Parts: sequence; C-alpha cells; structure tokens
Amino acid sequence: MTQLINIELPDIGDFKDVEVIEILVSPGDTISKEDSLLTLESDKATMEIPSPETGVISEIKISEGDKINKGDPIFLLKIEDNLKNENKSTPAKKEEAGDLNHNKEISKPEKTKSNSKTNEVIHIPDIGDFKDVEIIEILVSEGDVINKEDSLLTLETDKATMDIPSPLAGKIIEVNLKVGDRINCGDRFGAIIGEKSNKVEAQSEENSEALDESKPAPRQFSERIKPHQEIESTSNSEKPEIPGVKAHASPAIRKFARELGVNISLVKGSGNKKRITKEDVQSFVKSSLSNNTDAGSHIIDRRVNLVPDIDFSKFGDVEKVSLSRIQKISGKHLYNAWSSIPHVTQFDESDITELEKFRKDQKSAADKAGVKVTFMPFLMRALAVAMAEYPQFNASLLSDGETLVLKKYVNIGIAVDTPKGLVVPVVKDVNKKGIFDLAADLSNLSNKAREGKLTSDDLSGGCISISSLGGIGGTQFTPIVNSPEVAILGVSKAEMKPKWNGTEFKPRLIMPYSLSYDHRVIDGAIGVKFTSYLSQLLSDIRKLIL
Ligand code: CAO
Repeated sequence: MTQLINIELPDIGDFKDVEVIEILVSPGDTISKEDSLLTLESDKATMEIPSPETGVISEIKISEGDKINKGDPIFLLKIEDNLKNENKSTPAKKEEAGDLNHNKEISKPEKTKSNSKTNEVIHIPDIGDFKDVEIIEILVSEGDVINKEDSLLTLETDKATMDIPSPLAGKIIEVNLKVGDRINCGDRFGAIIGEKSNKVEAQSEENSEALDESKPAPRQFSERIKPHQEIESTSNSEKPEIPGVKAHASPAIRKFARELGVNISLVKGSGNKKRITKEDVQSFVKSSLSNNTDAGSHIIDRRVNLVPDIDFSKFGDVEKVSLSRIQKISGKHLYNAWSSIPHVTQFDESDITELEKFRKDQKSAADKAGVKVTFMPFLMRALAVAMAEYPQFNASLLSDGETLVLKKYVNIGIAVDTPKGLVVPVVKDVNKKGIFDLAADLSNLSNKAREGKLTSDDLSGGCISISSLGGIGGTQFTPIVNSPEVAILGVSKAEMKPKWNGTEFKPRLIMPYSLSYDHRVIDGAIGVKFTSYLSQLLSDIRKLIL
C-alpha cells in the first residue's frame, strides 16, 4: 500500500525564519529514515534536517532561499510498504538540530587582566543540547588579529555544523584546543588580548604593552588565506562531486561560496574528513574560470540576479510580491541553462495545410476516442522521427564537457503554462505511440500540471522539449534549452499565407517554429538540416509513418 505523508520542519530550537540554502533531494529520490533532506543556515549555524521516514520524495514544497519555521510543510513523502522502516515515524530530533542560539552566552568571556587591552579567556558558549561535539576546524591561530564575531572554530555533529564566533576583537594569544577534540559548553578554547571596539586598529595594537614584540607581526584574519598557487587545486581534470551530494562545509564557508555564486556541492573538500575549506572554494573558482571548460557553468548556480537592487520607491509607489515556488525553481534552472549553454536558434517554417486537413478529418474519430487532437501530437511524432534521423538531438552532454550520452528512448517534455508558472511534464516513449495516444497523454499531463498534481515521474526523463505558444500567437521566439537536454522546439502560430507554387500564389497554412540548440553538441549545418527535415515531415505526414 502507498501512503503520502507531509513532512513538516521539526523543532530547530530558537531559530526563526531560517534560510533554506540547499535542498539535498529531488522528486523521485528514494531516501532512508534519517537521510538529510535539506540544509538550513543562520548566521552561525548550518543544520541538516533528516527525514523522519523511509520513502520516495513525491513533492518538494520549498525552494532554496525560502525562510522557514517549525511546522512549515517541506516535503511530500510517498511511503510504500516495501520501503517502510520498521520504526514508527519520529520527528527530526531536537537534540540534533539543537538550540544553537549561543551568541548571547559567548559574549561573557572571563577577564584575566584589567587593562585597556584585557586578556580574556574564551570559553565554549552554550551550544544547546549538544554534548561532546567534535571540532572539525580551528579557524584561528596564535597571533591572528580578528574582529568580534569572526569565527574561531567549527563544530560538527552528524546533522549540524556551527561556527563559534569570537566574543570580542583582538589578538589570539592562546589556542588550547585542536581539531578532533570533543568539547562541551564551558570548555576553554583559548585566550585573546581584547579590544573594547569591534574593529581592531592596527596602530593601537602596535602601542600595546600586552603584545609581544619579539613575535612575528600579527596577520589579519583574511591574510591566512593561502595564495592560489600553494593550494592543492581541485582541478577540472578531477571530476567534480556529483551535484546534490552532501557537502561538508561550515556556515562561513557556505556563505563565502554563495557570495561567489559557487554551488558548494560541486567543490571537493581537502580538509579534515573531506571538509570544504575556503581555499577549496577559491581553488574551484580559479580553476573553473581559468580552464575553458564546462566547470565554469557551475559558478552561476545562485546568482540569479546580478543587478544591484535599486530603491524604486524613489520614483513612485511600488509593491513587492514573491515569485511563485515554481517560478523560483524554474528561474534558477532557466538562468543556469541560459548562462551555461551556448545557444543557437534556427528559425524555420512548414506548410501544414495537408496536416490541418487530416487533423480536421480525424475530428469525429478523435471525439469517439475521447481525445482532442491539436498540432502537438503531430509535432511530437515528427520530432521523434527527426531525432531518430539525427541522434545528436537525443543526447545529453556530461559535465566533463567531452562526453555525449546518446539516448535510445524518446521522451518529449512539453512546456505547460499553469496559473503558478511554467512546468515541463514529459510524454514518454513518443516513438512508440500513435497520434491519439499522444493526444491523450498530453491532455492528461497538462490537466495534472494545471491542477498541481504532477508527480516526479511525470517531470523526469525528457530528451528534448517543445514549447508551443501557437495557441496564443506570436511569429517566432527563442526558447531556452531545457538542460541537460540539447535542443528545444518553439512553435508559433500557424497562419494562412500566400505561397508561390511555381505558377501562382496559393493560400497555404504555414507554421513557424524555432529550434534552439546547444552549439557544443550540434553544428549549425546539422541544426538547419534537422529543421528542414522536420518541415518536410510536417508538410507530408505520410512520412511520419514510414
Ligand atoms: N498555430 C495555430 N493554432 C494553434 C497552434 C499553432 N501553432 N497550436 C495550437 N493551436 C490551436 C489549437 O489547435 C487549438 O485550437 P482548436 O481548439 O481550434 O483545435 C487552440 O490553439 C488551443 O490549443 P491548446 O493550447 O489548448 O492545445 P495545444 O495542444 O496546442 O497545447 C499546451 C497544449 C499544454 C502546450 C498549451 O496549452 C500550453 O500550455 N502552451 C503554453 C506553453 C508555454 O507557455 N510555453 C512558453 C514556455 S517559455 O515561457
């Protein structure tokens, strides 16, 4: 038996409006109880939220960037008896997410000397219900000059990572802990010669009696970043991690990666337990940008809007509205596809006068079969035949930028306009189906799309897409390739036009269309051969059954 359950965000301590920075699963993924579903991040803590049950992800109800709270619906999970975990459903454990609201506690360092520059012992603050938490990174060394709130160390449990911030600005004079130590609230981290102000003034430090002049000049926190040459590079010759694979990185590193627009799941960690360090992120950016490879395309994941925000209210009344969930998801996908695929769009048209006659002739048969036959089933069928002739259109380019996967099945995604935004359900095995079957599949999927009832299976496995605006209008447009596919057909409105047949002008029904394709995979000559062939198939539909 199959059961659908709503997964809500469990108790995550005192946090409110915590940002979703990574969704670690996709619709259709089979997950086990306790597998991480998503990563949340506040200023100082990153938490992974585990699944309370074993099942298949049916729907994702949040998007990256959303701010969520306890009780918000996050996923719809399909539980099948054969997948069901023996244990009864348990909410994500509070002790794992914990109360990470520790900043209030850490601002009480113990004074060891009363001076304008005071030596302060830094203790581990209250870190909620955590016990014996492992230090996975020490981010400062003796002699470092840091600002208040700079991260001192990173702690990790299996579900949460948190940075412990410095309670004050100053110079680190002692570090008593090391990576791998397990610590608890109140443990001594080290000591700092503190400043009253948040910012460290280099000059006042020089004048300080408390500083040991014999030691090398203190380095600013940021100077500890090694130059790129010294870093063992995450070069493009090494395959990036598979997208979606859990990335181990502290909140500070995740923030840093986000600022650079890096998809952290693609960065290979060189730190303790393969943790991603700041250097790894820098190295990834450097190698991605300097090598003219596809990896550069990974650095655009989150930079959906690069234009600085303007205060439009200066010019008149404004209102802010949030994009729909579908728009947020498809926006990132479209942005990535548009930015990473070198698009070419080939315009063409086909004389579909005979096709239209045939379509109308089939009306009563179609009515009997209970289907509505528009141009779409013919377009799908014609595309399937053309893809068999030109197999590079039924392909995906792997992330190495050098390997093409040729597909032996033909599934076609159809862009469907819904009140909540654009979705692309997939009609399966188009090459094996007749016109009426395709019409039925299309009607079923577009109805489900408009009712918001598409399943992950409906949305996956596409080989090429069709975006048809022909029912609405327009002459031509340039659709965006729906990656990892390599081509998309954009269909515009068919109209009667005078066509010269060698002796006279005759009224013919002409359908314009555009084919956008990935120029890394498809050459221009092949592109136009493909659209010409498609034109022939649609002009003489007898060829569709040959
Ligand atoms: N030229 C002229 N008429 C066309 C046509 C074309 N290219 N395509 C469709 N039509 C006609 C249909 O034949 C139908 O007319 P009849 O009722 O007289 O038969 C009418 O327009 C409406 O068709 P439809 O849109 O309901 O059905 P469809 O099978 O052509 O398309 C679907 C189905 C789901 C693709 C469509 O409804 C849809 O959502 N289109 C929008 C896709 C979109 O938004 N793309 C943009 C993506 S990028 O933002």
